[in-house]
Amino acid sequence: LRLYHKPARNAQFKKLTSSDMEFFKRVLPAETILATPAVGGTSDPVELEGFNADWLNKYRGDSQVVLRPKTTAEVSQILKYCNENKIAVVPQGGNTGLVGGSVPVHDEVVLSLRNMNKVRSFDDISGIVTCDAGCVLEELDNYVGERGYTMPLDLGAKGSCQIGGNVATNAGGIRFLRYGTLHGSVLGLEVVLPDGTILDNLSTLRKDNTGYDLKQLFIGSEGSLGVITGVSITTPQRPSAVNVAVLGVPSYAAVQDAFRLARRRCGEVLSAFEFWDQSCMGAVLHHQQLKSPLASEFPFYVLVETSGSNKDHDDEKLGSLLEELMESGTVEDGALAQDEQQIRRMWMMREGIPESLGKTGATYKYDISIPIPVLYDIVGDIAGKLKTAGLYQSSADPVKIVCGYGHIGDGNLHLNVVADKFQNRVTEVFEPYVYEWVASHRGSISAEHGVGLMKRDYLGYSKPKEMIDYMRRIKAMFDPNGILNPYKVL
Ligand code: FAD
Ligand code: 2HG
Ligand code: ZN
Repeated sequence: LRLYHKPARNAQFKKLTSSDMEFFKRVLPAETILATPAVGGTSDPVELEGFNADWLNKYRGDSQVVLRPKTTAEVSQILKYCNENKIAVVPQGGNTGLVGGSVPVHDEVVLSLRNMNKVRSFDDISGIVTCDAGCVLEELDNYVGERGYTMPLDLGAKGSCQIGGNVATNAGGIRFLRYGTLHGSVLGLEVVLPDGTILDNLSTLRKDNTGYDLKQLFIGSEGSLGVITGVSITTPQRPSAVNVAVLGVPSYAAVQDAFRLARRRCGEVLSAFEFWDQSCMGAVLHHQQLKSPLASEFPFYVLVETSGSNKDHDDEKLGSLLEELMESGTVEDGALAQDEQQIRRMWMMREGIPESLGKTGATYKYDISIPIPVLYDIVGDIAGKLKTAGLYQSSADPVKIVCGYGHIGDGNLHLNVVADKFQNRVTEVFEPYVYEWVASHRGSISAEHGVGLMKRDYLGYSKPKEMIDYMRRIKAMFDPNGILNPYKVL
C-alpha cells in the first residue's frame, strides 16, 4: 500500500547521538526539549506523535526529537549546530499544512515555533503589528481586534495555525479577495538561516525600495530557506458592519453570474465570495450538526460577505443585490444572517467542509488555480473517471464523495475526493491526470497550500524547467547542506 511516495532517507544526514542531545540541552531550557529513549531522552514516543503526523493523517515521520525554542538566539544556535553537523531540521508551526510539508519524512529534528508566541509591538496609528512567528492567527486577530484592527488573512485553521506558518506557506484563505496576498501585507520578517545568521528585516515601513526585497523569497518558501522567527504585518481597520448571506444556486454558470453582479453592486464592501457544491453541503450539515438556512437543496451554494463601516449602506447594497439575483433567477433561494450567531453558523457551513470531509474518510486534496469559467469542470470529469473505473458507483465502492468548493472569487478550487482509505487504485485514476489537466489550462497545481512533499515531483506542471533550476540555485545559496525541510518543495 502506497499512501504517498516517501523518498529514501538521505544518508548524508547525521543520525542523532548523545553528544548532539547534550548540545541541545546546553542551549535550551529542559522543558522545551522532547526526546525519546531512542536518542537518550525520556519522552514517551506517543508525546511526539502530534509532531510526526500531519493534519490529514496521511504523512508521517519518525522524529525522535522536538525542540521548542523560546528565542531567536536559541533558534540561531540550534540551526548553526545542525548545519555544521548535517542534522536535518523541519520547521513546524501549527502543523495544519495540507501538503505534507510540516512533518518529518524520516528522523529530522522538529523545530517547533509554538513557544515563540509574543506580540512584540503594535502601532495604533498605522495598524502594523510585529510579533513572534509562533503567534496563533486567531489570537493575533483577537489582539489587533481589541485595538480596532483585523488580520488581513483568515482561514478555517485559524485556531491552530501560526502567523509564521501562514507566511511560510503564503496562505490565501477567505479574506484574500479583499486584502490580497501576504506578499503585499507582510512588511518585514526576521529569519534565521541554516548557518545561524539572523536576517533582521523586521521593517514596519510601507515603502522601502532599497534594492532586492529579500523577505519575498521567504514568503511561500515552506521552511526550505530559513526559519521565520518574527513577522511584521500591516492590518486593516476592523469593519464595524458585517453582513453574510448564503445563496442557493442552480448551476455553476449562475455562480459566475452571481459573482460578476456581486462585484458590480457591492464592489467596495465585498469581503468574501465563497462557493461549495451539494456534496460538500451534505457532509458539512451532517458532521457539524447544522441546519441549512435554505428551504431545499441546490447544486451549488454561495456565501457572500460584505464588510464596511456603515451598516445601513451595506444592508441596502446587499439587499438590492439579493433582490436582483433572485428576480433574474441566478439565485433560487437566499438567507441573510440576522445576528452574530447566524453569521458564525453560515461561515461554519463553508469553513467546516475540510473537517467534515475528513470525518467521512481519507481525503485526497487538490488545490488548483484555473480561469474561473472552466474551474469546476474538473470535478465532474474526475467523478466520471472514477465511475468508469468502477470505484464510485455504489455505497460498497471505495470512493464516497467527489466534491468541489473554494475561493471562487480568487479562481481557486479545492477538489476533494473522499475514499474509505488512501489506496493506489483510487490515486491512479486522478494522478497525474489532475496535474496534466491544470497544466493544459495554464493553471497552478498549488493555488494556496504549497508544494510540500505532495507536489514536489509535479512542480514541472506549473513551472518551466529554467525557473525550477533557479529555485534550486536559491535553495543551494541559503542552505548549501540542504538541512532545512529536506525532501520537500524541490
Ligand atoms: P505548518 O503546517 O506547521 O507548516 C506549513 C509549512 O510551513 C511547512 O513546510 C513548515 O515547514 C513551514 N513552516 C511553518 N512555520 C514556519 C516558520 N516559522 N518558519 C519557516 N517555515 C515554517 N491554507 C490556505 O492557504 N487557505 C485556507 O483557506 C486554508 N484553510 C485551511 C483550513 C484547514 C481546516 C486546514 C487544516 C488547513 C488550511 N489551510 C489553508 C492550509 C494552510 O497551509 C495552513 O493552515 C497554514 O497556513 C499553515 O500554518 P501552520 O502554522 O499550521 O504551518
Ligand atoms: C479551505 O479553503 C482550505 O477550506 C482547505 O484551503 C481546502 O481542504 C481543502 O481542500
Ligand atoms: Zn482554501
